[in-house]
Amino acid sequence: MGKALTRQQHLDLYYYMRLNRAVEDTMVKLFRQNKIVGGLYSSLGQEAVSVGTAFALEKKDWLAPMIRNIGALLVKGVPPRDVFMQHMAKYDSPTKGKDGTSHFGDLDNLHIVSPISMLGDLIPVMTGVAMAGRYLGHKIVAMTWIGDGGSSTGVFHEGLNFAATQKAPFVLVLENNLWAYSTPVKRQVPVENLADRAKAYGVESFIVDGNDVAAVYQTAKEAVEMAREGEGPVLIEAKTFRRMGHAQHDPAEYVPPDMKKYWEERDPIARHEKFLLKEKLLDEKGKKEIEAKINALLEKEREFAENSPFPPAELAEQGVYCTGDDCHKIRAKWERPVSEVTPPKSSVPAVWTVEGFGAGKGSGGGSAPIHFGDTVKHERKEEAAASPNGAKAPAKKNSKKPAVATARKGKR
Ligand SMILES: Cc1ncc(C[n+]2csc(CCOP(=O)(O)OP(=O)(O)O)c2C)c(N)n1
Ligand SMILES: [Mg+2]
Repeated sequence: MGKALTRQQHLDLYYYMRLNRAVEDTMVKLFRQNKIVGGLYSSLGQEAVSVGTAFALEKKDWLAPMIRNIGALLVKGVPPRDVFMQHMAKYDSPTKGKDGTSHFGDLDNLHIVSPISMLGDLIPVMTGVAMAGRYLGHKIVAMTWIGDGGSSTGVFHEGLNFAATQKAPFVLVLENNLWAYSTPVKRQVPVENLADRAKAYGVESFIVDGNDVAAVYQTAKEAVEMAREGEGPVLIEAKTFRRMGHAQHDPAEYVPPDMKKYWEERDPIARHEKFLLKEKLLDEKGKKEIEAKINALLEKEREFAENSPFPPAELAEQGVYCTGDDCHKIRAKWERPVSEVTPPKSSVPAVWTVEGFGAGKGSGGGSAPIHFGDTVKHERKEEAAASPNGAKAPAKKNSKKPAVATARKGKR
């Protein structure tokens, strides 16, 4: 377990979890008033995962949220009005009403990549972000989340393996909330701990109680520091529970009532509040002040969102397909001279060569064989002719063995 948290950190975690819940409660009301366009997903009971993990990131770091990570967006600095307007498809929303839910990003200021899919595609994308940061000389960490269901997709495995081989400064938070839509985790994965999946790729992994916000933060902080120091990616399995259905349309009658009750009793906000009161880090007066602050903020943010217009019809066809620079400019912010990070200066000599197999020339200088099977015979003939005493030059071995990352055992 990492360093103890300061009082302010404990209070900030509490504030963001409560803000996360209040933002979603407000949206449930808006949904029932038919003001939300599209689906509405809930992270009720999972707030400690979004808040605790994102809280471990620095301002310069990057994240990409999933549908249940509004808490992470709030911690990163997204104003609640943007979340409301995005769900209401308003003109002042980050996508100007073109997309819904959490499908928006902010590449310039907050370093948020817009989610593409719930089911794993963000893993290779955020690995790429982490690698790009390294090439550019930034010491950043990239983070994204994946569900228990999403961890069974091909791209999860391809992406994690890619991150591992590239030693990308990347943290993947696996939110095991025990359900993927109506499928219980036990019916789709034959292992107890999903963190074990990391071992297949030589990736460090941690398991944490996803309903204990301080533990989630400490674990995430350690993972982020390890990734930043160049130790490669880290996977954190946060054990938690999806207390609502998959989305508002799903009453989740397939969830056993006992299971629901068990997890309701372990509500992350009530649990952290109890701890704060017991440790005298918060009193009833302080609690009321936080409530009042959140209520006042959300009243203002909701009103702004409700008063924002829908996009004018003429704009419907604009900004749908990228038309290049007149649509948007994405330019790398080079921190090192461009020549230093592009070939030929950045080129690395190949260390893995196949003798006699190349661009028209064998490694001994002769013509390359057409088939691998030809190599020995062909090379021998060439070398015998080339060598004055007829001695065979020693065969070159692969000079570099593949690096075997040592998988450390999960610490928690
Ligand atoms: C290719 C594809 N198939 C199905 C879906 C619908 N879908 C979205 S999320 C999801 C379940 C995800 O479960 P899990 O990964 O455990 O995340 P959770 O919802 O529990 O947070 C499904 C079936 C989708 N978005 N894309
Ligand atoms: Mg799930």
